[in-house]
Amino acid sequence: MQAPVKGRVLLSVAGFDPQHWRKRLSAGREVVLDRERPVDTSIHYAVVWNRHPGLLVGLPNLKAVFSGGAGVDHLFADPDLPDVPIVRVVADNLTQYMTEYVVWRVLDHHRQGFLYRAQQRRKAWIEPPQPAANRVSVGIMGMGELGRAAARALLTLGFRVNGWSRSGAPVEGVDVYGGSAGLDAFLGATDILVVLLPLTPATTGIVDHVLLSKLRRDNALGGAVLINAGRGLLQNSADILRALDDGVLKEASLDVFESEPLPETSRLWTHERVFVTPHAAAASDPDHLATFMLEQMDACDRSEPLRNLVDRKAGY
Ligand code: NDP
Ligand code: OXD
Repeated sequence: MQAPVKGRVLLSVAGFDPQHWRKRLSAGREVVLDRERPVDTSIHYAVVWNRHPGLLVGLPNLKAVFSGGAGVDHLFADPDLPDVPIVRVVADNLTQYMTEYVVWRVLDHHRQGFLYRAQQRRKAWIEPPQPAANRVSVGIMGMGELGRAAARALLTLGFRVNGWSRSGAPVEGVDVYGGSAGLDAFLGATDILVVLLPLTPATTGIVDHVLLSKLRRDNALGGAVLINAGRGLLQNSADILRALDDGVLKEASLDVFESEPLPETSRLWTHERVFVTPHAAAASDPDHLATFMLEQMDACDRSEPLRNLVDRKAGY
């Protein structure tokens, strides 16, 4: 008996090489880069990253949408997003990349990279005092898959680690604060703020001057530091620049921006105490993801539960 024909996959991943994704996903299903007609019944699954709104309209047999990344704000930005389950990326290699990024940026600020680079330009041989890691508190906003992994690595290096999440759920070795009631205490106990939140209506614009001014400035590092690898729209760049200029912030490392690519006119590019990366902290890799996605599609066909499902009400 012939195996039943599997539903097709619509693949639409802006900013990625679609042929790479297509090759990997084609191991299990027929993959199309575009619908063939306004109403296309052959498509049962979609793999999507940063595409235009309305892309998923007219797919009456769509069973689930797979986000090409960990964040799903790009999907919720579509007012016509169909009411089907959404699966997001949770992958060991993506988590590892993000952990590396966070550890790299925390260590660079902690070990005074900005100061030494400036000294090198002047050929200045000056050894400033170096605080021990256990005198520095790193506060992570967003204690999800990525925040928890970064916390574990920072604890191993000897930093004190605070966390902030919606639920305030406990994480071993971390002082976790929950919800808006816990936010001020979390900020007041934090020297280096690491933002790993999802972008939702509740978190949009949260990193503003008011929030930054609540960080602990009188600390072993000689000022507060911001690291944002979550989403650009979590932050207000004008407020970050103001905070850098008025002493609320000592330094910042930013991987994400309100508008990407970061416009050439942005002062963030040239600010001497800002480190810019082009949304490169942790990229999805189809070599690591396609098998999981195909397994999930088969599970969905068998009416089995999907893993890494997004909570549509919470928006992440
Ligand atoms: P998770 O969904 O696993 O974790 C999200 C965390 O944020 C949870 O701890 C959650 O709280 C918390 N949170 C959500 N909303 C709020 C709120 N209103 N107040 C307080 N805490 C809140 O996400 P991941 O860790 O997998 O990813 C986080 C984000 O990182 C992604 O959404 C994406 O935007 C970004 N990212 C960026 C990349 C880059 O290259 N720059 C790469 C990959 C991801 P609770 O635990 O209570 O649910
Ligand atoms: C993601 C990202 O959300 O790369 O995975 O930003």
